[in-house]
This record gives sequence, structure tokens and C-alpha cells, in this order.
Amino acid sequence: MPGDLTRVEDALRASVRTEDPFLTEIASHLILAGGKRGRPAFAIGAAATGTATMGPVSDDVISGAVSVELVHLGSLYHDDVMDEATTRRTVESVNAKWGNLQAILAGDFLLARASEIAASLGTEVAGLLAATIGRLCEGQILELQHTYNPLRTEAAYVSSIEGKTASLYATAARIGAIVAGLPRDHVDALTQFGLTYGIAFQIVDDILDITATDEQLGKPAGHDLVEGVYTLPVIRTLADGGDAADQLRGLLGSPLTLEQMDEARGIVRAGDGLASAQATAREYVARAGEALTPLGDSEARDALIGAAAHLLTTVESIAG
Ligand code: GRG
Repeated sequence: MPGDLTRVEDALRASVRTEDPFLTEIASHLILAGGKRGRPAFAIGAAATGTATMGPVSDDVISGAVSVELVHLGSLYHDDVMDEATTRRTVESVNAKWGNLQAILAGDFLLARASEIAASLGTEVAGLLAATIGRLCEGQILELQHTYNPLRTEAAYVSSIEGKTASLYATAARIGAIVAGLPRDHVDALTQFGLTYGIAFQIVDDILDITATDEQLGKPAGHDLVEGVYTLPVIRTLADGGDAADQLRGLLGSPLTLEQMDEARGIVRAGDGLASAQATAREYVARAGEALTPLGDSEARDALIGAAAHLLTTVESIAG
């Protein structure tokens, strides 16, 4: 796996090279800035469940891993324009450095390269990646429809995060499994694992927005509250009722100043909403592990289950 991730780095950099040095620079910006490469690792990990020990995966699996990271990157370029974000992956965002028009076009370019690479892996993979780009847009649009809505339901929240985050984890695992030629029941099990992991991942991300510092996140904390995105810990705090819920509801519904955001975060931190959201993340992590039951034993299967458990370690270490 470590060697495979180095191959992903090389292939990612190569995938955005063009004859225009300016476009190459903009399209490379967030690749060079780093990132956890969670989605490529899922594609490789899923493919590697086909063998008991983790040897190097095929070049096609590396291409599949690159295609999903490029879609993720394209979505980040566009997301940062929508949010007017100034920082991403601890560096200046593309929109802040070069402007919105450049960020949108470079994001489109990343999606184009992702599609070209996916097409080289066959029509099933190409169709799947295209459908997933659509799912990301659906999830994001649903989130937009509920911004500044203190009545946002848990069902609406879960639908949105399934689309905007979990669908790409599901597709990362599915593409790795398809390209590795795994049996269909394993392809489906790994897809379910990716989807369930992705939901837990986003819940954890949403908890950290309330509990972590700017330094720990590498971007401003409390951002969701400022932007009017009311996530699971907030929804649960409101549902708990009582004075805390009333106070929180009094703050929500329109853009917040930084002081108001701190106040709102304080209310959520003091109540049971965080612990209850954490318990839900734990349930999704458990379900993710169960989804892999049809697979035989392998180092990769253990590593995927370990990655899911690690989500909880992160959130517990920061909350505690
Ligand atoms: C153009 C594909 C496309 C989509 C348009 C903007 C949009 C619709 C969707 C955005 C979806 C989005 C930003 C979801 C959040 C995903 C998320 C959890 C990002 C953070 O992922 P990490 O922590 O980041 O894996 P790194 O930097 O480590 O890769």
C-alpha cells in the first residue's frame, strides 16, 4: 500500500499536466498541498481484498484511484468558490489565490481529466463516476436548500451527506473492486462499506467543526454554523429541547458574527447533542465493518476496518 500511494502521487501530478503552464499550475495547486488521499486509499484497499496479503495493485487500479481523487479535488475547487473559502489543505484556496473564474474552470478541468481516465477503465467505471458526480451535486443542492433552516430534519441531513460525501467513498471502493475483477457480491459489499464509512466520516467532520480548533482543522472551525449548515450535533441539540435548544434556536436562522458562532458552539458543546452524534457515528462504523462480512480474511479487509475505527479515535481524542 505505501508504494501504491506513491504511484498515485506520481499519476495524479501527471494527470493534470497540460501544454498551458498556467492551467497546470492551478490544477496542481491542491494536489501539491497534500490531503489525506482517503479515497484513493479506499480504491486500492478494496482491490487488495482480492488477495490475502497486500501486494502492489495493477496500474488500472491506480488509475481508478486517481480518477476518484480528481473528482474530489474538482468538488473542493467548486466548494471553495461557493463558500468563498480562503484556506484549503492548510494553503491558500484556489479562488483566493487566482479568483473564482479560474477556480471554476480548473475544477471543470479536473473533472474532465477524471472522466477521461475513468473512460480508459471501461464503460461501467465511466458511467459510475459520472453518476457519482451527479450524486455530489444532488447532495450539495439539498444542503443549500436547507441552509439557515433550524427545522432541517435528520433525514434531510443524512440524504445530503450520502450524496455529497458518502457516494464518493462508495464509488472509490466500488471502482477498486470492479477494476480488480472481484466477485460481484464482494463488489457490492465493498460499495456498502464505502457508503457507510462515508456517512460516519461526514458526521465526524461535522462534530470536529464544533469541537476542534482552527489549527487542528487547517481551516476556520465553526464554519458550518456561520454558513447556516446545521449538522447532526446541532440538529440533536435542538431536538433535545429545554433552555439550551431555545437559546441555540435564537441564534440560528441567519448569518452569525464570530462571537455568535462561538456562543452557538458553546451551547452545542455543553449539551448532549455531541455525544449523541458521536454514538451515531459509532453505529455507522460498526455497520461498515459488518458490510465486509461476505469477504474472506485479508490484510486489506483488516486495514479498511481499521480505517473506519480510526474515525472514532480522531473525534474522541479531540472531544476529550
Ligand atoms: C463539481 C464534483 C462536483 C461537485 C459539485 C461542490 C459540490 C458539488 C460538492 C462538494 C461536496 C463536498 C465539498 C463535500 C465535502 C467532502 C469532504 C468531507 C471534504 C473533506 O474531505 P477530506 O477530509 O479532505 O478527505 P482531504 O483534503 O484530506 O482530501
